[in-house]
Amino acid sequence: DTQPSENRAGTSAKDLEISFRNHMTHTVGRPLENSSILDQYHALAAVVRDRMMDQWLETIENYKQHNVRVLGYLSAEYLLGPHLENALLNLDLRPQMEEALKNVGLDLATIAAEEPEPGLGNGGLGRLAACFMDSLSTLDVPVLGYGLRYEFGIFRQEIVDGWQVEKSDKWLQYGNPWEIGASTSYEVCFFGHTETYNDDQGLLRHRWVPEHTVKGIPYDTPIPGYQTRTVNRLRLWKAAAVDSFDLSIFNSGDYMGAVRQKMESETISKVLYPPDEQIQGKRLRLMQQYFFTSCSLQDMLRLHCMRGEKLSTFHEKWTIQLNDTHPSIGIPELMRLLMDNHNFSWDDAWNVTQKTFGYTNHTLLPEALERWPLDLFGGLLPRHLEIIYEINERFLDDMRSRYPNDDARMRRMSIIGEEGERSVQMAKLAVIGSKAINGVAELHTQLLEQDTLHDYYETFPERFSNKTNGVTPRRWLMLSNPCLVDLINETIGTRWHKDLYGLRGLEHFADDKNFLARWRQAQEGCKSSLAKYISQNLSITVDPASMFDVHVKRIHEYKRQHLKALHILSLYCQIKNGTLKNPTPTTYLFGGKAAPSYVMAKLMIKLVCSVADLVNNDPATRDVMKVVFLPNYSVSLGQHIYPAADLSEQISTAGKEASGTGCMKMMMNGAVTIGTLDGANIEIRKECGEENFFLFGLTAPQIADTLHAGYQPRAYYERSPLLKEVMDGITSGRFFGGNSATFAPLVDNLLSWDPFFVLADFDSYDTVHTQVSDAYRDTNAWGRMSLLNTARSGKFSSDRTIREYCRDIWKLPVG
Ligand code: 26M
Repeated sequence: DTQPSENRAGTSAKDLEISFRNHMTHTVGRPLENSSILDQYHALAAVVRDRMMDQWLETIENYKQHNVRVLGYLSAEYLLGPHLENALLNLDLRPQMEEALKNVGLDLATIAAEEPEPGLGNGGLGRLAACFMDSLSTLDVPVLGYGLRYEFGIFRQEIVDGWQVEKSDKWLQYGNPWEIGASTSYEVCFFGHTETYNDDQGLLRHRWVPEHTVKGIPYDTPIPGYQTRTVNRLRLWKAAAVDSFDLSIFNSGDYMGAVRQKMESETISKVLYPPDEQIQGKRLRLMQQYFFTSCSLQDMLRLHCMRGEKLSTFHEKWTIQLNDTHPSIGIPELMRLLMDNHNFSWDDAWNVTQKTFGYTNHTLLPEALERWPLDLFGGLLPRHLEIIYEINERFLDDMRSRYPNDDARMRRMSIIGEEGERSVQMAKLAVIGSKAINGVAELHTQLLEQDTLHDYYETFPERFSNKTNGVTPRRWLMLSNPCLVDLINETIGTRWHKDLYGLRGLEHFADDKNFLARWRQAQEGCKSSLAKYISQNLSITVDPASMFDVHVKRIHEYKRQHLKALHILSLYCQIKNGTLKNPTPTTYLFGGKAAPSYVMAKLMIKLVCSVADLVNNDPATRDVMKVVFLPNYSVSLGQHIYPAADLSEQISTAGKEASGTGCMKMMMNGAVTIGTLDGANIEIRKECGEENFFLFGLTAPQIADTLHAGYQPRAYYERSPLLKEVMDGITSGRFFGGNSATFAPLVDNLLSWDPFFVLADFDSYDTVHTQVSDAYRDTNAWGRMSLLNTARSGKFSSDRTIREYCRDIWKLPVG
C-alpha cells in the first residue's frame, strides 16, 4: 500500500488533503471525481471535526481532574449560524485548508456555501447565546450549554408578491456532521397528580404520580475557542418515546396506536416556536421548556455526583444562567429533585436552589413576559405548581413582615397574577428564585429597576446588575470582513484579536487621507459583493458607490421599519415635485422575519416591498435610490450584509429595545449609526462620540410624558406637510397603482393610536437623515466617522460581557 498514513490531528495542507480524501471514501462513500458539493462539504466537515476531538476530550478531562466550578447555560434558543468557516478560523486552519482543497481542484468558499445553517433561534436572544458560547470557549471558561435540538429551526422566508411566505427549515435532512450523539438519556414526566405519603421514618413526604413519560437524548456540538485548546460542549436534547412503548405494542396488539404515541413524544422537540403576538398559553411550548430544563438539571446533578460530591454543595460547583424565563421552570424543578428524590428539607433545597440560578431579562414589552394559565400549568406539572405556591407563600410572608399592611404591594409581588385569567408569572418566579438578576444594556437595566421589577429591586438591590450585551468579533468581524481585517492587521497588528479594545490603535489614522482611502476601498469591496448577490438573487441593480443604508432585524412595530418606509416615501415625493434637487444616491436595505401570525408585521414587509416597486421603477428616482428587501435574513446573510453597511438604522421607540446587538456588528464593521436613545445605542454613542453618531427622536422619559399627556398622532399628521403628503399618498392609492385598501389598517393604526410613536418621531428622523446625506458626501469626514466607529467598538465584544458575568455573577475565573 503506497497510501501515506493519515494523521487525524495533523494540520499541514498535506495532512488535511489526505484526511479529506479518506473521509470522501470512508465517511461519505463516494469517489472524489463524482462527488457533489454536498458530498465535499460532508467530507470537509469531518476533517475539521477530527481536528477538534483531541482538544474536546482534553477539555472535559481537564475539568474533571481539577474539579472546577462549571457554568450551566440554559437557553431555549441558539442561533449558531454555519460552523465550517468559524471552526476553521478558531482552529487557525483556514490557509492550509484552502491550499489542501486547491490541490484537489476545489474551492473552500463554494463548499462552505453548502452548509445548511442551524437556525435554532428567533433573533437577538438566540444569537446572544451563540456569541456567548464562542466567548466562553475563547476565554477558557468551563461551560455546558444546554438547549433543544429542534428538528425544524426558524422558518425559511420567501417573499411572494411582496408578502412573507413561510417554508419549513429541514436543516437536518442530509445529516448534521457537527453533532455527536451521547449514550446517556433521561426521563421527563408530565400530567398526573400529586400525593402525600409517609416514608420509612414516618415523615410526611410529597410525590408526583405522573401519567406520561418521555425520554431526552443528548446531541453534543463542540464549541472551539479562538486560538486556545478549549473546546466546550453544547448539549441539545431530542425528545423520544420511552422504551416501554415497545413493550406495550407487544402486549396490547395496538401497533398503530403505540406508534402514534411514539410520534407524539417526538413532537416535543419538533419545531422552534416563533415569538408570536399570541405567545401565551401554548401547552407544547411549556412542555418544551420543562423537557429541556429537566434533562439539563438531571444531567448536571448526575455529573456532580460522579465527581463524588454531595448535592448540598451543588451551588458551589455549579452556577446556572437562565437566558430569559424560558428555562425558569428549572427553579421548582431543582427544588423537586432535591426534596422528592434526594430527601432534602425545604430550607436546604431552597438554600441550594436560590444560590444556583442567575436570571437575564431580555424584554420590557409586557406582552412578551411569560405567563401560564393556572389550569394549563397545574394540569401539566402539578407538583411544580404546588412548589411554586409554597415558594410564593413563604416569599409573601417575608414581604408582609418587611412591608406590613401593604396589600397592593403583595398583589404586585405575588408570582400568581390575579388580573384576568389567574396565571403563573415566570419573570417573578425567576427573580425570586435567583441570586442575580440582570438586564442587557444600561437603560434596560435602569428601566427594570425603576419600573418593571421595581418592587423587587427596592427589596434586594444587591441582586441586580447590568451586563451590556456584546457580539463575538470572530464571526462578526474576522470571518465576515476579511478585507477590512487584512487592512487592520497590517496597520495595528493582531493584538486586538483577543482584546477588541486594541482596535483603538486605529484612531491614529483618523486623519490620514491615504489610509482613509484604503478603508473606503475595503468597504467598497464588501458593497460590490453584496450588490452582486442582490443582482443575482433579486435582479435589482444597485450602485456600490451609493450609500448603503441598512435596517435588518426581526420585523416588529417597536423596531419601526415602517418609519423608515414612510421616510423613503417622503424623499420620493420631494424628488418627484422637485424640492429635493440633488439627493445623495442611496440604497435602502431591509431584511427580517415577521412572526407568522403577526399580521401588522407582515403588512410592514408588504409596505417595504411596495415602496421598493415604486421607487426602483420610477425613472425620476431609480437612478438615485433603490430599495431592497432581502428575503430570509439569517446569520449567514447577516455576515454578508453587515460589512457592506455605511449607515446602521437603530430606530426603535425609546425604551422598547432591551439592547439590540445588530447595532454592535455594524459598528465594528465601520457603519455609522442613526438611532434613538434606546438600548445599546446610548452606549454606542458614548463610546464612539456624539459627533460620530446621528441622534434623533424622543427619549424614553419624553415618550412616557407624551403618552401621559394623551398622545394624538393625528396632530403630528396635521402639522407636518411632508408627513401628510406621504400618509395621504398611501391612503389614496397614489403610490400603489390605485390600491388604497391594502395598507388601510396600517395607516389607521398610525393615525388613531400609533403605540410606537412613529408619527411623533417622523420630522426629527427626516431632519437628521438630511444631515446624514450631506455628511456622506464629504468622503474624508465620513471615512473618519466610520473608522472611529470601528476603533471604538471594543466594548461591544462579547468577551467583555462574559468577563463581567464571570466576575460579578458566576464567580468563575477567566483565562
Ligand atoms: C416566547 C413564548 C413563545 C414563543 C417564543 C417566545 C419568545 C422567544 C424569543 C419571546 C421572546 C424571545 O426573544 C426575545 C428577544 O430576542 N429579545 C432580544 O434579546 C436581545 C439579546 O439580549 C436584545 O438585544 C434585544 O433587544 C431583545 O429584543
